[in-house]
Amino acid sequence: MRIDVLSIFPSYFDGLTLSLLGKARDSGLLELHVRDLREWTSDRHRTVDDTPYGGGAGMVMKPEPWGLALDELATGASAVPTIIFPSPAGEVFTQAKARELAAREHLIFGCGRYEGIDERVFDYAATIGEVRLISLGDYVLNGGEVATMAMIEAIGRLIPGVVGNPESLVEESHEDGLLEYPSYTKPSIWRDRAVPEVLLSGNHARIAAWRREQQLERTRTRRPDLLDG
Ligand code: 6GU
Repeated sequence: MRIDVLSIFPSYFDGLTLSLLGKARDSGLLELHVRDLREWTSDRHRTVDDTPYGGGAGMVMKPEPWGLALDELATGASAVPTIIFPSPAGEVFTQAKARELAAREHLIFGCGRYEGIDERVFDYAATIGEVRLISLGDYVLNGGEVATMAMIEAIGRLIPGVVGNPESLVEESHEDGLLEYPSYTKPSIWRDRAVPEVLLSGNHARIAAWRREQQLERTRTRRPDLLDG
């Protein structure tokens, strides 16, 4: 998979080279390119924003650098890219969407800052690839960078071969629409707290049934919305 990121704060993404995703890059499973949007400016101040038509608070990202950047990233690309603009006004990101996006060949993340990006950029981007506006949830971040990192981590670990043991993906929270069951390790008693007896029983059917009950109970109490669908 190829992932391009456009941002005016490219150093945000230095952390993605650590651990799991760093290994995915080293092994060639993931090709990640982070580019500074200001590369596609030509004025002395490398301006990426301007005042909004119609007035109002804050600044809007100018369309020209976005257009030039998208043109460059799309030329010579082997697949039609999926162009993701992180936005609190977008569809909500879920594990199912992470899975869907992990199957794409080429993702481009466009990280907006300020009050947003000139609306015509989304329309133009749709002539280059499939455009998706995606939100992490119902709260406001200062820009798309942190949201992009979260999405790249969620998507990247689903690329076949990136997570060493694929079984560890199957039993996680959200993969089956339920929260994960609780986990314990040695010692069997720690600070007066015992590991549930069933887990020491060696009875695999009982253990599986207990874990399922725990998943259902946790989901009922913590995330009843997941059971409504
Ligand atoms: Cl994707 N972007 C911003 N700026 N804020 C957010 C978000 C995204 N998701 C939740 N809040």
